[in-house]
Amino acid sequence: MGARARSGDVRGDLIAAVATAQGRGALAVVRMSGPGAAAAAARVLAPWPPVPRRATRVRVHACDAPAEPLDDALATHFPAPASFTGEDVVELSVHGGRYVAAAVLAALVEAGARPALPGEFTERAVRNGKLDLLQAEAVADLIDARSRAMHRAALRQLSGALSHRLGALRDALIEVEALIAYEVDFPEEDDGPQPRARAAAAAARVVAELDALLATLPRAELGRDGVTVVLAGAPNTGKSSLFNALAGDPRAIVSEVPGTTRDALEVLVDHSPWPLRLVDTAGLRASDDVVERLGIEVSARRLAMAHLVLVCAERDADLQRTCAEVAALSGAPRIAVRTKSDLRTDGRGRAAPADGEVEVLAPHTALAVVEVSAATGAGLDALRAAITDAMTAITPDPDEELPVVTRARQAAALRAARDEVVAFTHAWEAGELPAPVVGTHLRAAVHALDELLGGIDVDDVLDRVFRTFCVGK
Ligand SMILES: Nc1nc2c(ncn2[C@@H]2O[C@H](COP(=O)(O)OP(=O)(O)O)[C@@H](O)[C@H]2O)c(=O)[nH]1
Ligand SMILES: [Mg+2]
Repeated sequence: MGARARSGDVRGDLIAAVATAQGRGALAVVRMSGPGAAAAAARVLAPWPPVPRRATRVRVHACDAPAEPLDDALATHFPAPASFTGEDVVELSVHGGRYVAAAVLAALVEAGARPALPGEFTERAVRNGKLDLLQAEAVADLIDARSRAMHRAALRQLSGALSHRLGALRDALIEVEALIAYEVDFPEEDDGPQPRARAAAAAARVVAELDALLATLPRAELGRDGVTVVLAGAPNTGKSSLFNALAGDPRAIVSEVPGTTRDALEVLVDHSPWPLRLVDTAGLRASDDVVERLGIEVSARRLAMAHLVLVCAERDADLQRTCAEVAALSGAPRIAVRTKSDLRTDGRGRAAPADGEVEVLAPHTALAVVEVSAATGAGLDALRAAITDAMTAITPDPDEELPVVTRARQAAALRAARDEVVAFTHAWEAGELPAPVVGTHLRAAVHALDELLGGIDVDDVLDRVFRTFCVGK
């Protein structure tokens, strides 16, 4: 065990932490959990005790020194086991900022608590059966959520959607185990389909379910990292202006001098169904990149990672040429964007209509021709809608009912379970090994699912998961 071991000897002692982010803010939350929380609180809070589960105004003072006030706060006592951790919990809303929360925490430590390790509150919730491990990970994902997609996936996982699905798979595996035990005990019985065939069919269904869940992993990645949308086009075609308009704030330098954007800029913008990672690319030196020699301001490396390319040009002829150049370098779907529409008028002050020529030129991948003006904002909504349409081509029809696998740990465990069930099926169908031997694969698959849910005593798993949490969570 390492220095950060969370072994049984520290489990269940009294811990405390500031649960809110450091820095200046109106309020901070300080929480304490474990046996003796109420007694420790009595040494630093007055009046005490409050009515359980009711926020009560208290004075916080230095340990056993009522004359040394630290703050005027709200305290809530959650007696065990009806609390987040399942232990006795005291939660304090104190004033924010650098000093107050730290002073209150120091007083709690003096009163008998020890500073909590990262994720230790949630770990206790798992150990006490308040959450399973997948729900605990969802808590971390909720905290880290930067997009609607991630937020939604985390909430679903927190509600237990993935856990229920895996619980059902676990039950199915145990049923297969029962079927092969039946086959061992009553080899002569024959009512309905043979248990042998039924076991194989049930195992195949489990494999199909596991495959379906594993196939959701890219959706979690898109939710976290966004769909990479690269702006490509000749210098001065308005890419940086469009980037700013889509990003909603002026990050890229917009300049009338061609080639001002010296480096690639990225920004994550929330969008439905996935957030967008917009990439505005630099005008690289000609020697650096083959694309530059073609006159397109985008690096081949950027194009290679694009899920979607916005091909920008002011005139149709340039749009066609640029579309063809991008197509030669990237298989990603493209949206042709005719920029600076406010400069083009039909003579009566109205924007010239799109003529659709480009769609004819590259009908297989140019999804649309959109006319925009970064200056006036015209066409931006149509462009956003075209991006949404293009996404359905990028990501295979997301089955909204299926919970999303969000982490490498989850995917690894599901793959391990899948491999074991497949190994079982092969051995079972070959029929050369005794059933109890073949059955060990099923046991191993069940174990992989148990490890995923944290339903068995798996200290090392808990350790790995909670190491990445924030203190106070
Ligand atoms: N009138 C008008 N000018 C624009 C528009 N978008 C960009 N520009 C101008 O075109 C020039 C080049 O724009 P920029 O975004 O830097 O192009 P980039 O080199 O492709 O990134 C700047 O002078 C912008 O102000 C637009 O929608 N309308
Ligand atoms: Mg630029």
